[in-house]
Amino acid sequence: MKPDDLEASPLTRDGKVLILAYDHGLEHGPVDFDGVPESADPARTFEAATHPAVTSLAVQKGLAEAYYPSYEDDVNLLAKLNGTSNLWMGEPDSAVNWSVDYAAELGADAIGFTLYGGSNHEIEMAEEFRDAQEAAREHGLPSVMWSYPRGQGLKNDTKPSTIAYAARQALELGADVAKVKYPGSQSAMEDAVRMAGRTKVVMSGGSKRSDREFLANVKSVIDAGGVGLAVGRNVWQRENPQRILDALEQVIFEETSVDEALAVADE
Ligand code: FBP
Repeated sequence: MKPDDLEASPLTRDGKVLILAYDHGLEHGPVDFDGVPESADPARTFEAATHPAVTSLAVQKGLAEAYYPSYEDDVNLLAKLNGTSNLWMGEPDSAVNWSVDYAAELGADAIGFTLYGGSNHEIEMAEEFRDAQEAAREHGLPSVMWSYPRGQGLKNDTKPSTIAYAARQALELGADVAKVKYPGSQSAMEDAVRMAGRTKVVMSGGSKRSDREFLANVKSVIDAGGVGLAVGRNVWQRENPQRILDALEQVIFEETSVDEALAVADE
């Protein structure tokens, strides 16, 4: 894939992106499934990913191997290549768990890769991203960077200047999409989008909050020039993932207000 081809890839719909993320069983552990025990069943989230608003489902290798063959006609696969458990107590780092070649063999439509800028492991992680990004280009797959500055030197990983830097790192290193935390305001998100240049910016969903608060954050990302969202807990930690996806479809793709989106979701 050439950098200009993102709009033609299955990762986008009308230039917008809604990545459903479900790698939390690895990153956070089973505790994330406590509130809605059915959410521990990967098939439930693969089903949710068949919603037309979802442009891809981000999972680790094991879930792709075990579940994706049953969904490959209805779901676009985003292969989250690296990831580490919450049992790891060292400086932020992430193991590369599958290769781009193997992800492509399993049918991946895009790759995802975490970079912890500012970690003592940033150098190796950036070099691993180089290999993945170049292999993804060869396969014609877009790269999404989970650009998450964190580590010993960073006290606040969501302050505006840090998120703008995270977005810029993604551009500089050749990611097609930068997934960043919400920096607290629309104007700070506008700065991040500006720093990302031709790399598209999506917001990382974050912990579960009320429908209205969550959708208002998403709306401010769209209004700031972001292209969408990569979200996990705010979808599958809800009793009814379909309803919030209906509302997200309105805010992201139809660019409606939060009230309009909620009204459509409740029809
Ligand atoms: P959420 O929408 O649930 O925040 O998911 C996005 C995501 O990036 C996941 O892919 C990942 O498992 C998780 O957040 C990591 O969050 P953190 O590293 O901040 O705990």
